[in-house]
Amino acid sequence: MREKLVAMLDQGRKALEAADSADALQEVRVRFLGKKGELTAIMKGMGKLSPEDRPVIGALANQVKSELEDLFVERSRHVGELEMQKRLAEERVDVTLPGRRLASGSKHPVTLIIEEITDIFSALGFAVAEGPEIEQDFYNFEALNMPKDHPARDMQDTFYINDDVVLRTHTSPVQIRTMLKHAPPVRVIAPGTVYRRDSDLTHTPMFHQVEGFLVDRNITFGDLKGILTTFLSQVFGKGLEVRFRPSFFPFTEPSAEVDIQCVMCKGQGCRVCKNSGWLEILGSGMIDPEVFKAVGYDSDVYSGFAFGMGVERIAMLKYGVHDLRLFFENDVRFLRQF
Ligand code: 2NM
Repeated sequence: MREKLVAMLDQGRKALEAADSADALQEVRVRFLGKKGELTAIMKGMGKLSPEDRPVIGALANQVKSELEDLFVERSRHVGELEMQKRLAEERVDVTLPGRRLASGSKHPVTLIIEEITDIFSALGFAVAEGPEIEQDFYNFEALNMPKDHPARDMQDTFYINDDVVLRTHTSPVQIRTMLKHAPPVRVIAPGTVYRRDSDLTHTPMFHQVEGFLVDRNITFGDLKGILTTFLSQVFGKGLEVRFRPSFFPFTEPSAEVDIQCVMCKGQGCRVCKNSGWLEILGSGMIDPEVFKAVGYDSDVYSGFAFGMGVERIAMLKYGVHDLRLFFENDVRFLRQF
C-alpha cells in the first residue's frame, strides 16, 4: 500500500505537469482526488490494515493528498496564465492600422437646389413656409382665382382624392395659408413636392417647386424684377442676360415669364434652348386683387408679387443633366456625383 501511494504521487505529479489546459487539469484532479478517484479508493481499503499500519499509511495518504492538491493549485495558476497569454496573442489588435472608411451618402441634387434657392431668398429676407401635400380645393384653386368652372383649371392635370380634396398641383396653397395667418408685410418662399397627372420624357407625376411672394405697401413690378434678377444671377452666375416676357396666370396680373440666356450655348442657339438662345426659368407676376380678396388683404393699401419655379428644371440646367428620369431612379452612380 505504501508503494501504491508513492507511485500514485509520482503519477499524479507527472499528469499535472502534462496538463496544459484547464479542462485537462480538471480531468487529472477528478482521476486522482475525486470522490471516485484513485486516492479515495485506497483510503476506503484502509479498514483492512492492521491497527499498527493504519495510522502510518493514513498519514502517508493524507500527505499524498495534500501534496497533490498543492500541486494542482500551483499548476492551475500556471495554466491560467498560459491560457491568458494565448488569448492575448490571438486577440491582439493592431491599433496602428488605418481605419476602414465608412461609405458616406450624398444629398440628392433636388435637395441641393432647394437648399441653394432657400439660402439665397433667406439672405433677401424671405422666411420658409411649408404646408400639406394633400390639399383642399379652396387653397389649391378657389383662393387663387380659379373657381370650379374656371378654364384655368384645365391647365392643371389634377389628382383628385375626392370632390374637395386634391394632391396639390403647386405650392401656392402654402402662400394662401400664410396670407390667411399673417398680415403684411410678409415675404415667404414655399419649397415642396407637387403632383400633376402628366408623365412623359419631360414630365413626372411628382416633382418639386419653389414658389415665393412678397406683400407690403408700394410694391411694384420693379421690385419683382429686382428680386428675381438678383436671385437668378446668384444661381446661374453674374453677367447673364435675363428677360421678362408677358404671360398669363389666373393669380397674377400682370404676369411675366422670366427667361435666362441659355446656359449651354450662352445665347448662341443649341438643342437645349431649341435654337432660341433663351431658357424659360420662372413664372411671376403682381398678385391679383382677387387673391387679396380671398385672404382678406386690402388691395387699396397693399400690393405684392409672386413667382414660381420648377426645381428639377433648374437642377438639369445647372448640373447639365439631360434626362429628367435620372432624378427619380435613384441610381447611386448618378447620385454619388453630387
Ligand atoms: C407662379 C407664377 C406666378 C404664385 C402666386 C402665388 C400667390 F399665392 F401668392 F398668389 N403664389 N405663387 C405664382 C405666380 C406662381 O408659378 C409659375
